[in-house]
Amino acid sequence: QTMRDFLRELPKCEHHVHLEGTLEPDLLFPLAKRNNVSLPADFPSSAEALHERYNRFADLADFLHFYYIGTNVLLLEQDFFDLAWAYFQRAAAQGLRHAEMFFDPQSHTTRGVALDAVVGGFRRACERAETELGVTSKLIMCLLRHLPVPECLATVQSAQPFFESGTVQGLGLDSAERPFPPELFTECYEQARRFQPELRLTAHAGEEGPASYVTTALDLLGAQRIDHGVRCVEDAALVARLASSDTLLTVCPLSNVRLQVVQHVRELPLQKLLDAGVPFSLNSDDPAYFGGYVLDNYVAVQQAFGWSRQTWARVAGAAVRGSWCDDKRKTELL
Ligand code: ES4
Ligand code: ZN
Repeated sequence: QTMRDFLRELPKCEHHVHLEGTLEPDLLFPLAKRNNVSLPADFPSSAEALHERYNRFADLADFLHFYYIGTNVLLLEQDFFDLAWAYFQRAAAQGLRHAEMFFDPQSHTTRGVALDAVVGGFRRACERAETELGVTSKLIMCLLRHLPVPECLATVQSAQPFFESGTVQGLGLDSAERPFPPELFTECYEQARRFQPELRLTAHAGEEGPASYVTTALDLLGAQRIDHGVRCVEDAALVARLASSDTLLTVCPLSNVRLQVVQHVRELPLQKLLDAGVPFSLNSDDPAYFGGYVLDNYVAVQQAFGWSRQTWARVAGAAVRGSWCDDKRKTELL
């Protein structure tokens, strides 16, 4: 059995995948045509040319420019279903068993797409994934932190029925990290929690932003996990705190390389986190843009760190334990 086969068969959970970031060029162009959406004049004109451009993002902002153009081709409930279902099939073939998935309502509602169409399509794909693939999942709504706070607050208000019904089980914060510190969104997180006291909370922090953003996400937003968070290592007290509070970091290795957070996977502080007892999971972030799904991220880390099967069992186990599924499902995955 090769290491890749071993890693494929390891029951994997992912906690950091943006559904809009699973839009493969092979679906982007047909959807643009089907929905009569025109792409910018200087946009690469073939799936091959687009893949090539995705190979040289300068930073997070450069990536987000392409990511938001991509979201514009999504209009109908069926589009959101098709997108998520394609992701589930690809990820399940790589040994994905449980996914906690982000979506960005504001990139759709600002174009006149109803929140019902977005959530409805995604939810239908989640149900099919559970029935046909045995993959369980949760939806996490993210706020776009580059938009004005009052708009984010209105988005939280509009999601009240989905929080109350449990269709959306988490709240997150994404888009350009700097100069938009977590504390700007304290009121948004408080309001969402008033709608649903059980709501799970997370936030992107410590990707391009400093370690202090991780601290304020924990202290002021009440984040229960941190997305990326790799820059926590710049603050030793924070590392100790993450370990003692058992706070999961959702690390995205291929993303960090493509967005030049690090130049190579081996520069990520994964061994340091393991040794310090900080739990983390390995995730694909925006797999259609960053060159790999969940197993590809595991394989890239194996190539960089050369861990034993025992260490890999520990890493995959930490991802199960850090999941927001119930204990019964965790037991099935461990
Ligand atoms: C994202 Cl990698 C990353 N960071 C922040 N926001 C995002 N949205 C989609 N991918
Ligand atoms: Zn992300």
